[in-house]
Amino acid sequence: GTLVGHFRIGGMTCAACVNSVEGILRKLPGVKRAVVALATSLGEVEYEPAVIRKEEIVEAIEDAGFEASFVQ
Ligand code: 9UX
Repeated sequence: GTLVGHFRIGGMTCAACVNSVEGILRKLPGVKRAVVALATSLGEVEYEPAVIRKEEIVEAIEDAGFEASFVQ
């Protein structure tokens, strides 16, 4: 089954940043759904834990030039 993880994403300053981060997340293997909100700097990601770990999701966001951490 899937899990839902919440991530704090720093460095997003415009709506295109949000689209960029959502696009990165949605292309990751094991990610089923990703929604990012600019106002709260939060992202919600539904993922398959057998395929991808939340640490790898953080790394993918950081590789795109943003800051990321997971929220408990
Ligand atoms: Mo907007 Mo974000 O002009 O990386 S796309 S600041």
